[in-house]
Amino acid sequence: MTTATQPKDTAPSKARHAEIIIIGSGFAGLGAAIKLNEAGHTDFLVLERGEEVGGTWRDNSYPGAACDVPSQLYSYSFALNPDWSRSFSKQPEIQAYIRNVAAASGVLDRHLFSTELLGARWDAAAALWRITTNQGEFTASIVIPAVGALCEPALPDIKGIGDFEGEIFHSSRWNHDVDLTGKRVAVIGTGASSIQIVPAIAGKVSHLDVYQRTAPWILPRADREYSAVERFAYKHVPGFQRLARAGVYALRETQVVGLTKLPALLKPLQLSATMHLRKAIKDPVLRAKVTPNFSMGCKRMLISNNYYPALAQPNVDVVTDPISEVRAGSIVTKDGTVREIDALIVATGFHVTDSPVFEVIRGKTGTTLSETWDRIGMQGYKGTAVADFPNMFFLVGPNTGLGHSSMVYMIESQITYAVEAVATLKRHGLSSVEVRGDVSADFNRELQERLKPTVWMTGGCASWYLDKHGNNTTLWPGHTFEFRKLTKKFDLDAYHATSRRDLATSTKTALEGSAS
Ligand code: N01
Repeated sequence: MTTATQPKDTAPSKARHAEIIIIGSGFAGLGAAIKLNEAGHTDFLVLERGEEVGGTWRDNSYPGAACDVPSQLYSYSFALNPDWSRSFSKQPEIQAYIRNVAAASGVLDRHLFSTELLGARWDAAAALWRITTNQGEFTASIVIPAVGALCEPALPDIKGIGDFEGEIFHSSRWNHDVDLTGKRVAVIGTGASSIQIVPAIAGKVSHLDVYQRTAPWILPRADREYSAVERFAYKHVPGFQRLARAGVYALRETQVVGLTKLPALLKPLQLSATMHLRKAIKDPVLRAKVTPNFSMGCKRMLISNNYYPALAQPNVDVVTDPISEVRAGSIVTKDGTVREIDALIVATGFHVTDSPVFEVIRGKTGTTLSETWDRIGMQGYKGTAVADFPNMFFLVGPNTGLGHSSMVYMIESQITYAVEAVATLKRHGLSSVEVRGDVSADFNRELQERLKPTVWMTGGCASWYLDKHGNNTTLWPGHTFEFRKLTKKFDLDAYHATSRRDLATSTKTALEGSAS
């Protein structure tokens, strides 16, 4: 019975239903929609909080934004792009690619844009996900969160930062209305985003302070424009682009042994990065400041040809004294130095292991994903299914990230698994599947064992790969083809399954019990 005090999200009459609801339309969500559609599972909706597809590639439009995975590999295997203009694509080209794929896919009619997830909870009695958004209520038999790992900006907890009176924005929320020309600018952070922003703005600002907490390892970027002949070949020579893609893929996989088993194998890469640094920066003081103090690979290996030259410009300072305070028009460091600024760019990364999205998804016991993961550590079965969260297939889930290759490859593997799961539910007349706790625990125990000798755990750094307990809950500790093999088929025996008939019987019994 509906009562006046019942929360809004339990009012089924108002909810719009789809068999499957995908949350997010970046590479993962869009890819899932396309593959579900192809497999004939056409009753789905994609809820996207932004105004268009693209996810992180829509949001990260900062100057200089580009991919550090080669273009040939950084695309869907089912939608190769022969028109890439260069070996490492820039953000506008990647975003245009995603837009084009979406437009040609025939799934945009089931996208609801500007629709932000506020809550999702599993209703066991109805075997449904009840989903609340800023645009109203939805229900779905299956939910596929595809919100991405790098979507929620992490803002630094620095005294006074809220009182800064100049322009301030996060790297992934770039304010294009602000003209930085001639301004005194500070960038906090020296990760993958910062090392692209700094060279892109150093030449136009009057002064740039780069606040570095940890110096990253930076390799040369083998980036170049494709010649007309190459582009012709990619477009017209059968198999040529697949071959190039396979070559890039294979080369990238050679890094896996060094990253996961024998970090000593990464020494040549570290040497190359050291030479790169020495060549670009002659000043011994600056060189010392930007020399990393951990083993290469421990944090994401960065690539850039113009970051070090930008740091060496006379109008750029690298500040390594910790920030003590931000004031209305300046930043103060622990040594008492006050540096005046007009604009502050916060390139401090993302909430990866503590995403706010985890706080609004509730499983069968009413517990949120974040509460569950606080207790047992962020984990999933094959990075996709979570015990207590039936009929939920998480894309870019726990331990699916990579330190060496294209996330699109991992995403496609997970999509295959999720589509197979949907097919299995239908084939067997199941109302729900939920991964068994023991299976998931075993899977994760083995995963954590495999992670122990990796450079991410032994390399002497702190990184966003690790959660607050020091566990690596983000990266896949092996070859990507291993993950592909694991996700090729949906393994029903790893799951508790409830048939539609069982659900009907238990509902009937419950109703009879409450009536008597
Ligand atoms: O974020 P990050 P990002 N005070 O977390 C510093 C992908 N990506 O946005 O190293 C001062 O890497 C922090 O310092 P430290 C890619 O997977 C890809 O740059 O923690 N500093 C670090 O320097 C990447 O890994 C591409 O000591 C603070 C920086 O901020 C991921 O996105 C491009 C601080 C954060 O670096 C994230 O990259 C861009 C504080 N309170 C991004 N808090 C390409 O494909 C944090 N920092 C090229």
